[in-house]
Amino acid sequence: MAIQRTFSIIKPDATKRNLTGQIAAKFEEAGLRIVASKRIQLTLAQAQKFYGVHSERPFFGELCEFMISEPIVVQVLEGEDAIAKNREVMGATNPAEAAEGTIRKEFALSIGENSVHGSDAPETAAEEIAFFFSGLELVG
Ligand code: DAT
Ligand code: MG
Repeated sequence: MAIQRTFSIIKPDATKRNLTGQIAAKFEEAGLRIVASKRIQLTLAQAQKFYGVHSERPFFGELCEFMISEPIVVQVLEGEDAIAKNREVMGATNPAEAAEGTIRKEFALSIGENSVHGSDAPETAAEEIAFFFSGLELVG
């Protein structure tokens, strides 16, 4: 597997509880390098666009309102097999199903307030990185 880049969000439930550093440490411990990072607050239109793939799901409104409720930290993670590795470190979407030692097992409050987002495939990783960062902001 080659070196990849993936896109990560530390979500409002985590920034609100001062968990940014602990979550970033989990990425670094897993061998993922944080090559870009910024703290931002999404507008509703940006949240709706970012999660557009879920627009027909019953939780879409709740998800977008949650994502704009507090600042978030958007990051690009780089490393060997970074997309799958990040999903592994994150744990299952529902924290009740997440494996021991994962971010969601340790920190998530619920299936909705689940502390982190991570890209699920190379195509979505590229799109999501481009949504938030210019090439100049990525420092490998
Ligand atoms: P993931 O974030 O693990 O990629 P996903 O892409 O299926 O999960 O869903 C995106 C986000 O939507 C997820 O992190 C939290 C929210 N979500 C998913 N399923 C939900 C549900 N059944 N109820 C409430 N929120 C949900
Ligand atoms: Mg997803």
